[in-house]
Amino acid sequence: MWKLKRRDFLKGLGITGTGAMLSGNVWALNRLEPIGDTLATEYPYRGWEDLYRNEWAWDSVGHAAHCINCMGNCAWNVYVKDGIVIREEQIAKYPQVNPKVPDANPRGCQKGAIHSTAMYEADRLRYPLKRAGERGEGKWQRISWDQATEEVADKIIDIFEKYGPGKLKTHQGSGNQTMVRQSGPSRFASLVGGIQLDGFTVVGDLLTGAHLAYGTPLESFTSDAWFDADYILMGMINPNATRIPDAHYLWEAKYNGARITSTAPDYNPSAIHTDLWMPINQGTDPFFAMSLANVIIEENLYKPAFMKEQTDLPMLVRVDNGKLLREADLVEGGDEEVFYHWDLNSGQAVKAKGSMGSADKTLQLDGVDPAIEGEFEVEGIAVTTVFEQVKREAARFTPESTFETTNIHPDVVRQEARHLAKAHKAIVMLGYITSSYSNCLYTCWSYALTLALTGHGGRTGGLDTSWISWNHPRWTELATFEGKKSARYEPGGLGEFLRGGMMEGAREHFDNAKLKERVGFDLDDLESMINESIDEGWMPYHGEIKGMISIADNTFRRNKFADRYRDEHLRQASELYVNINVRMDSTAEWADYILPAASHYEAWDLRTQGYHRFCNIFTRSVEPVGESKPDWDIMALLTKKIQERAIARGIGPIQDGEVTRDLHTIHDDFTRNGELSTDLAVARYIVENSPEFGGVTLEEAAERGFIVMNEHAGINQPLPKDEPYNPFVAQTEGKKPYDTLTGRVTFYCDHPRFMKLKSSVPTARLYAGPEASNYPLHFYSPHARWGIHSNWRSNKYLLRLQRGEPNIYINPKLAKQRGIKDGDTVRLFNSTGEFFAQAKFYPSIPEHSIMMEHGWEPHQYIHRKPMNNSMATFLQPLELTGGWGHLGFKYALWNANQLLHESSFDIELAKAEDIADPRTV
Ligand SMILES: Nc1nc2c(c(=O)[nH]1)N[C@H]1C(S)=C(S)[C@@H](COP(=O)(O)OP(=O)(O)OC[C@H]3O[C@@H](n4cnc5c(=O)[nH]c(N)nc54)[C@H](O)[C@@H]3O)O[C@H]1N2
Ligand SMILES: Nc1nc2c(c(=O)[nH]1)N[C@H]1C(S)=C(S)[C@@H](COP(=O)(O)OP(=O)(O)OC[C@H]3O[C@@H](n4cnc5c(=O)[nH]c(N)nc54)[C@H](O)[C@@H]3O)O[C@H]1N2
Ligand code: SF4
Ligand SMILES: [Mo]
Repeated sequence: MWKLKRRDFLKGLGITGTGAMLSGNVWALNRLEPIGDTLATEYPYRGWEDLYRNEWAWDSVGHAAHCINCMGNCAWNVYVKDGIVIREEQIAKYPQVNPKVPDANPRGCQKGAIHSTAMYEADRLRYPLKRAGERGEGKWQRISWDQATEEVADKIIDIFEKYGPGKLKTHQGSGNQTMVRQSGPSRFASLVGGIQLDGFTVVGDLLTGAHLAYGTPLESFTSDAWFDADYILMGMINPNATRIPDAHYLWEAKYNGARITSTAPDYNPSAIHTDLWMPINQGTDPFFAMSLANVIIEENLYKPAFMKEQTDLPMLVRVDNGKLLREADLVEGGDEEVFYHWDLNSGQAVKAKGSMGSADKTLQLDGVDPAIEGEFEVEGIAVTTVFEQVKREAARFTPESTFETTNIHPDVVRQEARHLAKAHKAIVMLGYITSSYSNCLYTCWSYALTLALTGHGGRTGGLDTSWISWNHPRWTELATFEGKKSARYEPGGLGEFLRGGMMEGAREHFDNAKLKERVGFDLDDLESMINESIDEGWMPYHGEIKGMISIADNTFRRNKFADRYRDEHLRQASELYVNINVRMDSTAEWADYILPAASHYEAWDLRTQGYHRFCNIFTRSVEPVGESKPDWDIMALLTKKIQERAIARGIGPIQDGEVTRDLHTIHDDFTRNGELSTDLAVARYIVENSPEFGGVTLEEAAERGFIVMNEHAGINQPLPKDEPYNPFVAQTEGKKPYDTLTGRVTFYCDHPRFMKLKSSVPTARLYAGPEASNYPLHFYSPHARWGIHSNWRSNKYLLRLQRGEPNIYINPKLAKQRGIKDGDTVRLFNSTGEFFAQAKFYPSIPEHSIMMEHGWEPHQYIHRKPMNNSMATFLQPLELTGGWGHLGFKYALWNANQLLHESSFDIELAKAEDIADPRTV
């Protein structure tokens, strides 16, 4: 066998001999003894070489995903040496579901790949801490778990004693996205009746218009189901940055000739790869969607068969009062939830099957041919169809009339409407940025209309709502205490708005009259509609609090009017504020007690949330750092102390409405009498008892790192074994009614508030923006490419990939007008506050807009003044309606979002004296 000798090797590189290159001590190599035969026995030991080898040696390998709100959910191998995680690597062994569809490997992102470094950074919490100075002063005393839990338990009991249950906010935020971690705090909240806000609306992530149309916003596509679509419109989403491990399916769809387009104000990292980027004006999306509907109707591109069977478009509406024709209108004591079609075959009105009041739970038309157009008379009542109303509304939105608003040329609108109509499978993707605009409902609803008109549903496409809720009965059971006791749930946007004093902030920022012109109501209207929603019992609100435990929730960073919100909460929670966290984030900083939690690689857990069929397993790859503990174990420990102290103090069962809150048994209840005391026991219980996991043991699952879920994972319909998941196939093929009032995809809502706000059919409204205030620049703050919200935002590897400090994106032309250069520090301001950031030039952003990625921690800003401090917000009152079929408070389905992008700013170069000492607060 030919072997390269050391000398030959060096010669090959041209550095043998005594030439200039080897002069002096440049080459340590020239002091090495040359080795003739590296495989021979006389090979001298050279210890330093082992350093490199040892980099690739480890003691054990565990598995994990990241329990963070990234929606990625990727299986990783975690390599451990000497009790420390040294690196991670994608498992990349997911089986291919179907030979015709690309597999899911490898999944991951650059954030996940650095977690092994971030978990040991200086902000990591290692011990229970008790505040030693004022709140927020940064002075801490390290205490034992025993002392911490005992003091906290006593304070919780005090609050119960003084004020009764219901004054403790026990909100768990988006940091806990996994089954074991999430169910601990949820179970605790259920047992104590704590206030828990809707996890979607609290951050502005609920696609309410999708619920209105389809009866759920949580039935969507697995990402592999994008692959066979031939038309994909990325409506308001940036998957290359915010769905990193799934985005490949979009681009792979191009192999099938898919047309992929994007609407976004800026040429974002996803738009750059599309066939067509449509630079839409911020907050105008429903105008674009309505003009698509206009063209589809004008050019007769619609598909009556789909409309008749799957939608409410043929339902009859009274001409006199605009209400749906109900059985109660025709028959004494008739049902309010039974509706009518005009049957063209028999020439008369017939009851439509499938509605909430109908005994026939099917969409099957059974010989009825419903008219979609026309005027008819039913027992003396003049009626028409929903489609007639929709047509009338859509007629207002010609492509010519929306051009100025949207910035999308009429020819482009016509062209895209035709593409959409002729596509075999068309998907409109709406990311969560949609739901954080006040016109979310209109955007989703009008896009749903374009899809329904063109017959896209089930296997032929539909609305991608960015989430599939899988069926996990064991998880639900643990989180809700077997359904026996309940937390006090609240609409997320509403709870934060009222308890955070945000109305005052809104009044400081918005011009009431201008706001009404833009969005259709002003702040006075909103205030009275909020009151009506609470008084009518449409939406629950539990009022001021006395104590607060926040878990995995960077609430003081995340909320709008951030400092005002924080001060209000700290004032109300004067008796107790506990934070359970993995690191000292901007919310933990203000706590009375901090309880340190185990991180992704340090606890047992399971995660399925995301866009695929895999349940990833978190094994406890290493012991938790310091004295930190898994979230489940922390809650178990806390209940143990509450039980002990309640018994010792003689605080007996407390009646809470229908429920008894028995603090004497709270720990036994929490742990099922000791069965479920640890994260490991809970993980095992869920894995081994969940039908969707098909009976694998925890050991088998942990060995592999993931479980492939079976058909039981689907809620609306089975998850097919060898096919991607398309939503609503049970409806399009199985003729199962939708979970809506009429049982059909809904385009008519005769709720009084919808009628009052002229929104009974899909239509368009603007967002607030500069025109509703005195500040000229549009502003949006999408999700960060190099972080997941505030997580990993200070990691050195990720900071090196960006500017390393908070920065805004500005069009160079606007910058020039304002005398700003790339890299300058600028001041953004409005009537509610100011913040400073570095300017980064971004030529594709409109001249009238500023963008800034969200998620920087306040302490990373100059003077600790974060962007969210001066972000003005309000609520969408339509999202607060109830008492109408499928509209009414429903967790993760229907309630009001926190709005994130309604604010506006002005910008100037920062004055040197203002930023001379950036650390002053
Ligand atoms: N890397 C990373 N990934 C994440 C997250 C993260 O923090 N970091 N967070 C996760 C979570 S919780 C969420 S909610 C999602 C959010 O992810 P997305 O739903 O993708 O939302 P954003 O990133 O907020 O905004 C997406 C894009 O919308 C465009 N846009 C802004 N305003 C408008 C408008 O008015 N109309 C139109 N048509 N487009 C507009 C902008 O180009 C922006 O880049 O991301 C998830 N994935
Ligand atoms: N301006 C603006 N504001 C926004 C948005 C926007 O686009 N613009 N987006 C909104 C959206 S969609 C979202 S989802 C929110 C997200 O915003 P946040 O609620 O701030 O989300 P995170 O930064 O993920 O905060 C979760 C916290 O949980 C902690 N944590 C992580 N893992 C664990 C664990 O295992 N156990 C425990 N106990 N704690 C843990 C972390 O330290 C982290 O600080 O922000 C919202 N706010
Ligand atoms: S952070 Fe999320 S998307 Fe990134 S690798 Fe981890 S689980 Fe996947
Ligand atoms: Mo989110």
